[in-house]
Amino acid sequence: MASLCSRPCKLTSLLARVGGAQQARVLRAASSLVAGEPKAPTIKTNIPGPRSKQLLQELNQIQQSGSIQLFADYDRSIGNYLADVDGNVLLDVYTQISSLPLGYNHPHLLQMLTDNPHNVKTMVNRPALGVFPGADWCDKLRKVLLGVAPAGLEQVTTMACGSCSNENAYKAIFMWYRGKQRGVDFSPEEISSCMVNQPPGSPDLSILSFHGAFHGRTLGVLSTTHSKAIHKIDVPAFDWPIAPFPNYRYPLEENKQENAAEDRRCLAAVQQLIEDAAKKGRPVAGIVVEPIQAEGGDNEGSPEFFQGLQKVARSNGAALLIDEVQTGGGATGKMWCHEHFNLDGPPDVVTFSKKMLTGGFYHTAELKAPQSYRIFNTWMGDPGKLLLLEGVIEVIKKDDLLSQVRRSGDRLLSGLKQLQSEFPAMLSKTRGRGTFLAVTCSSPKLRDSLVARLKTKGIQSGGCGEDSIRLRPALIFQEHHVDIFLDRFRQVLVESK
Ligand code: PSZ
Repeated sequence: MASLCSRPCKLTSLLARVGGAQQARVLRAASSLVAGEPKAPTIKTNIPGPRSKQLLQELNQIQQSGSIQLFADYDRSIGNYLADVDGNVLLDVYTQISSLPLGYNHPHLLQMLTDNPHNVKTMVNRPALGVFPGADWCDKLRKVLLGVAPAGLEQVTTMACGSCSNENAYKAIFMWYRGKQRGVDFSPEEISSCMVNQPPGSPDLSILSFHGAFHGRTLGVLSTTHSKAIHKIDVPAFDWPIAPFPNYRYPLEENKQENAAEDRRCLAAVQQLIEDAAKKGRPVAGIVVEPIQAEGGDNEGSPEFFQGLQKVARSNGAALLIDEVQTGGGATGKMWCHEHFNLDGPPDVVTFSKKMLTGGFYHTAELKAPQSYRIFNTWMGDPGKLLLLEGVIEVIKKDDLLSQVRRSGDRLLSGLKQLQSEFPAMLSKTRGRGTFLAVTCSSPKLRDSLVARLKTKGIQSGGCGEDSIRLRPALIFQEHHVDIFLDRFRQVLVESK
C-alpha cells in the first residue's frame, strides 16, 4: 500500500486484533496518506528567505513579480508540506490556489510515470485534440471525466484552464440560444455581419452574473468577474446584468428567516434584471454562478437559493452555468459542490479546472455545438493532465478521500468555531463545506496580519474577499494536520490580541 507511513510497526499489535476493512481504516486513521511527510512544519528563515529574495530580484528583471510569495523546492515538497528554497517547510492549507488534489509528489502519480512508458509518451506528445486525438482518448474521457460527471451530464469538452473553460461555455450558451431562435442554418446576413462585429451575426446577448463573483480574467469572462477592481480596471467590458448574491447573517442556524428573505430578494432581483435586459434588447442567454463565491470572500448560497435560480433560469429560457472551477474535485465533501443543493435535474453546464487538473466543461446534449470548429482551439486540453486526473481519482476511491475530507472538515469547522468563540473580537462567520472553509476577520488589516503571522509559524494559508481567511487544503489533509493548523492559529490569535 503506497500510502502507508514509516511507522506502521507501532500499530502491529492493534492490527493483529482487527481484520480487513477495519484494519485499513485503523492504518489510515493513524498514519499519513503520503509516505515521507514530516511530522510538523520547519521554519529556518524569514519568508521570503535570502535565496527566494535573490530569485525574486532576478525574475523581476524579466516580468512583473509582485504577487510572488516564495520560490518553492518541488523536489523536496511532499504531501501536505510545501518546501521552499531556503529550507523552510510549510503545512500548506492553500495548495496552489486550491488546485492540488493530492498534495505534492504523491507516490501514485509519480509511479504512473516511472513505471509506464506509454504514460511518459502521453506526457511528451501533446496533440491538437480537436484534430488528432490518440487511440485511447475516448476511453479516457469516458473512464476519467464521465466517471465523475455530475449526474445527468453526459457530454464533456476539455480545455486548458478555468478561464478558457468559462469562455467556451459562454460561447456554447450563446450558440445554443441563437440556435433555438433560428435553427441550424446561418443567414447570409448573419455571415457577413459577424465579420464586422455587428448584429444579427454578432447578436446583443448577455450572461447574467453576480456581484462578488469570480469567473476568470480573460477578456470575455472578465465582464462577469466582480470580486476586485484590480482585476478589471482599464479593460473594456460588456454591459451585462449583475445581480446581488445572498449576504447571510451568521450563524446560519440562528438566522433562518432573515436568510430565506435574503434568498427571495436576490432571486427577485435576478428575475427583474432578466426582464430589464430583454426590454433593452440584450436578452439573458445564460446565468453564471459559483456554488460558493470563492475569490469574492467564500460567500455561500443556500440550496433553496440555487433551486430557485434554476427555476428562474428555466422559466426565462436561459441556461444555468455552475462554475465549479474552485469548488469541484472533492473539497466540499462531494465531488461537485452543487450536489449539496438537491437541484431538480442537472445544471445546463458545469465548468471545472484546478483540482480536476484539466480544464473543461460538462454540458447537456442540447448545448453541443451543431457545427465543428466553433468550440475549438489548438490543444483543447491535454491528455497528460487527464492521465494524472485518472491517477487522482484512483487514489480518491482507494483511500476514500471524500470521507477523509468530511472527517477533517468536521474537525476543522468545529475547531474554527471554537476559536471564533474564544476570540469574538477578531473572528466571525466561520463557514463552508468539507474542508472548503473560511472565517471572517474584524478588518482587512487583521486578516493580512494573521495570514503573515501564520506563515512565520509554518502555515501557508490565503485570503479571500476583503477580510477573510480561506482554507483550501488538499484531499489528503487529515485530522493530525487539522490539529497542527488549529494549534498554530490559536498561537497567532493569542499573540494578536
Ligand atoms: O487572482 C486570480 O487570478 C485567481 S486566484 C484564484 C483564482 C483566480 N481562481 C480561478 C477561477 C475560479 O476560482 C473560478 C470560480 N472560476 C474561474 C477561475 C479561473 O480559473 P483560471 O485561473 O484557471 O483561469
